[in-house]
Amino acid sequence: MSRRKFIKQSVLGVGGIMAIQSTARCEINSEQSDSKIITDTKSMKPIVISTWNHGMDANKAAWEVLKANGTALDAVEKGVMVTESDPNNRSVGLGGLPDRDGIVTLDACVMNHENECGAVACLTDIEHPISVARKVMEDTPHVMLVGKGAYDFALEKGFPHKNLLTAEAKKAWQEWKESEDQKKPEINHENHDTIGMLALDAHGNLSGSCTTSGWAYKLHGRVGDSPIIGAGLFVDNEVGAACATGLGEAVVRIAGSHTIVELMRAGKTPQEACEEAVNRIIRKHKDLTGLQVGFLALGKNGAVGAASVYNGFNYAKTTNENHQLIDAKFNRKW
Ligand code: SD4
Repeated sequence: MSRRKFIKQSVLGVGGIMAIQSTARCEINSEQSDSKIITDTKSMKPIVISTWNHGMDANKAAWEVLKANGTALDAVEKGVMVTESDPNNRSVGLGGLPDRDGIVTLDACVMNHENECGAVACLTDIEHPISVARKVMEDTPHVMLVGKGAYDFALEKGFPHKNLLTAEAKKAWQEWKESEDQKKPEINHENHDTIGMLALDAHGNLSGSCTTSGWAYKLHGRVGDSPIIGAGLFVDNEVGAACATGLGEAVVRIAGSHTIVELMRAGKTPQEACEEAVNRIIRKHKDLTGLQVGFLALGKNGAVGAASVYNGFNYAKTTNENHQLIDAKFNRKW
């Protein structure tokens, strides 16, 4: 399925959900006048939200933790592990598309309600980078390990070596190498993307996780926003949490997730904060061709925000009441 077709289907697919929502709707700007997008203003806990349609399965695993009175930290780890293990997902963990040299390299980070955080970048041959990131957070005085150091640390902690390049991903890479696009890495390739997950548990604590194989066919050694605390993910238990997906370079340039949390601290709703971050990305980039970025935010009271540069970004939201795939608000159409 082409990305364009996927986006179309995904937009149509949530039509029913949008129809039954009673929350307010608004738009980022006039370009979006024909969209029907939800602004979620209802507060609730526990709650878990995560990026893209693969978040639906990931949220189910996270919800098992949350509904049993577990911690948001456990929920956001268990949740994204589902996506990391899915061989059909082309941009996270096992089955992720490799870099230009045919090597699958993974970025991930986690942050909890006590401002503790851990990350791994350019990690190879380990199925669950999110769990290695958690070990960095819990078992070391550091925040981030990269490359061989991260891999050696993972082995030391008992994570098994695993080849993550599936036959399908290898075939796609080989076809890309032979194609005219060879010099052009692809973002959002194959209709999937990074998973970022934010949860508020029954105790009122926030945590977040983010994990990806990154930009398909990137230069070897490239690290995106996803493992960078403040860019791909940020949590402040006094205020809220945010995560990002899409073109990591653009997210890093505005320290996206931290920016959103600070905007919430200054009084913006999660929705307003996400929209401001999207608008800032647009203001700071002259060429927006293919520059898709999506943000999610979760306030301390359980209020949700979501916005993207282009249409097509959606997120999964799970509460005691619902398990839904929802279209994010967007600034412009492809
Ligand atoms: C990155 N933000 O590496 C991540 C991955 C992503 O579509 O979202 N890819 O830039």
